[in-house]
Amino acid sequence: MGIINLRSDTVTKPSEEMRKAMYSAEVGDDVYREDPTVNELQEYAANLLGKEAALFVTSGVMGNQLCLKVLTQPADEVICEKSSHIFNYESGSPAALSGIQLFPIDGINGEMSDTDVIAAIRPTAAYYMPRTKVITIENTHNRASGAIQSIEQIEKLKKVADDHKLKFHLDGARIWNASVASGISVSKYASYFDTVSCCLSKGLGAPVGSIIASDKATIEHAFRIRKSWGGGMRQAGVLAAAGLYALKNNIDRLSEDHEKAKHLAEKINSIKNLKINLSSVKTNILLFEPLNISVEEAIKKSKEKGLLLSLGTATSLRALTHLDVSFEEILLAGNILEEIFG
Ligand code: TLP
Repeated sequence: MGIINLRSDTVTKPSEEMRKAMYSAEVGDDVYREDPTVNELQEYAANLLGKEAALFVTSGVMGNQLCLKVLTQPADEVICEKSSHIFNYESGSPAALSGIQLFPIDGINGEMSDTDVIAAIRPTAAYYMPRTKVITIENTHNRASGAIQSIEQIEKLKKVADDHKLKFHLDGARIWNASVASGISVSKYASYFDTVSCCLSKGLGAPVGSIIASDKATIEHAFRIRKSWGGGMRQAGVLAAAGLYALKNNIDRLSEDHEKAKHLAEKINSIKNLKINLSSVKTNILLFEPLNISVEEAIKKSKEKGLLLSLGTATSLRALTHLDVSFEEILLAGNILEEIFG
């Protein structure tokens, strides 16, 4: 058996069937909106998410940043959770691309309380303060071990957004995982938000791409901005075909990834020098702490034995299950961890 790569669910490679769909995709020039496969993907995704329109974009970061751009004006402020991807892993692009700033607030398991969000909203009369324009949440939440945000909390935050005339954005990079694990449809989740960004290239196994969805006018605006950011693609149907294949075939199977994650979490829980909060593992992301060595050393030692892990937080390791890692490899990964930390 070769390397077991649990660094991320982004590491999957297109399957043979997916490659066949890519090979036979009908294509055209998408800058003229003449790529039939891109158009089909966008319609299919908009329907699935229950939104008027969708746009195929290069990445999750581009999806989030386009949404923030179309919802704000320079000098506006966006409320987000402190450990969110938008705040930590998007290269400071809210400032660079939209001239806006983020107001990060503490969450519990990635979930912000409505009272904390209300407290962060700037009074409109205070002309010397930034204008609060958007509330954004992440579901599932990457740095909260793939936590699923509850509908009750989403509803509370939606009410806060409405009461204060704010926009509501969802970083739904892994909304498919949230939906499969909770049984709540992606369209139900999406219904609370003005804009939604979701990835095709994570657990769904496509090599490239994300989708943003919203009303027609907002997507039209995003189409224009995407071009100005150099994101206008030409015969992108070969990529869209992979995305369509992923949406049609790879959503339900995410439950297998969740099973694999649960199994690995239980194994980790039984290993002496590893610490994991078992109840936090609800989808495909595991965060766990090495107790006897540093995270850097732990990543190095695991790599030497053929197991690739990534950094979760400053003190934790991260492992993700996905469609390119078999149950057998998960058992083996558990054994490797036992050898190192047992
Ligand atoms: N996450 C990546 C890394 O950037 C950390 C990963 O390996 O998990 N939103 C969320 C919640 C994400 O986890 C990611 C990627 C993105 C947005 C950005 O997606 P891409 O990488 O396609 O730009």
